Amino acid sequence: MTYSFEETEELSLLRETVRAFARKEIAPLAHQLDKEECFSADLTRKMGALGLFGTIVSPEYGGQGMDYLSYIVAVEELARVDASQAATIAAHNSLGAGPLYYYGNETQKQTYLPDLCHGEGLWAFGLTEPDAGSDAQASKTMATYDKTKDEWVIRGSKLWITNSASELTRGITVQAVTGADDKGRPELSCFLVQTPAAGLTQQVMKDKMMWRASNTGELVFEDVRVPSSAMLGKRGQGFKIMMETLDNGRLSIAAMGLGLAKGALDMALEYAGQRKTFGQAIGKHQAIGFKLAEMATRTEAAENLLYKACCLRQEQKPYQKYAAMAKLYCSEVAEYCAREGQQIFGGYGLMKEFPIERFYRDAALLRIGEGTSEIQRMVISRYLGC
Ligand code: COS
Repeated sequence: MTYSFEETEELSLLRETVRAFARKEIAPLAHQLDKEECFSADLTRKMGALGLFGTIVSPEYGGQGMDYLSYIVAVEELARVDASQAATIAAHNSLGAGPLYYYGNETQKQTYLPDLCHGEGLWAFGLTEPDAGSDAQASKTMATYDKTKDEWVIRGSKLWITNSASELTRGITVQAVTGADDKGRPELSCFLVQTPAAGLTQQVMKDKMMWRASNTGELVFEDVRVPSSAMLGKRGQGFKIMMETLDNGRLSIAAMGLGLAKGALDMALEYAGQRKTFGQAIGKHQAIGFKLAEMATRTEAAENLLYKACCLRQEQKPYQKYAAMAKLYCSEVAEYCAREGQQIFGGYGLMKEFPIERFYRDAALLRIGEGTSEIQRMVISRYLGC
């Protein structure tokens, strides 16, 4: 494995570019957008203009053709400033453009990807349902084939779908039951549903504790018709497509955790150098110095685990176990750093005016979304042969 501890010049430049953008364009708006629970299409378009849509898609479809580690570093730098914007980009690239790029036929790729790579539109991943979260095979959304029109008719609902109900949403990849397989289990297939669509209601989900400036939708399909050419991959291949997409998605959620941990550490370090108690900067007190040391050590370990998983992915080696480990560990480190950072800020850390308060809330999703920590442990234990 050619894992290097030195960043290439190209990767450092990308990191600096995204960091500068996040500090200049996102940081001044993050508090207000969080307070108003507002998804910003303007800011999303700006991230598109920076090249953060279609990062891993090859240039022939309008993408940037980045390697996986570069994409992950871009997500990390966004999350260092604001989890909501990082979530928009992570969900769009890994879960939106990703399945289209990896499983779409030539026509599907030529039709959808250019817009999704140029920052003109978002694509969402419709897996989770009111009664199918961790048990992702329990989908109740049905797709019935109408032979007379050569169309599929979709009926059901999806919940907590990132980027699915915004003014920039162009479509959703939807998992639905299309019959039963030879063992009598539900046969699951994926469909590309362009939005808006007759019979589809897209409702923004409000009153979230975290990621308040990201777009989260509830979707109701009431006999939504799509042509048979809208099937992604083969009939019955839907669950495999969804699961492989989540293997990739875990890397970007891990990147969000790593970025959030680094952001909390940045803030806590700065504050610990300024705030004085008992005649000196609080960072000079062992109680605070040890907290910062622990945060830095765990962040370093999280980075190494995540980057190793990315390098394996890049080299087309088995990476799935490491992706689950990275998702699990980076989420836990993010929550740890946000909590310890908040503790260092004392009473100020409880005030919304201080970004560490938002980081504390935003970290909570990481252990629940895109597969809970318990699911990651289940996946890892299966790889261990348990
Ligand atoms: N890649 C490819 N195929 C996979 C796979 C993966 N990562 N995981 C499972 N499969 C395949 C299996 O090989 C199996 O194929 P066969 O039927 O041909 O043998 C099939 O899918 C069913 O696998 P399994 O029996 O292991 O599925 P389970 O129902 O036990 O579920 C877990 C497996 C728990 C891993 C899955 O349901 C999961 O990841 N749940 C969490 C979902 C999630 O993250 N939801 C949040 C989404 S927010 S975007």
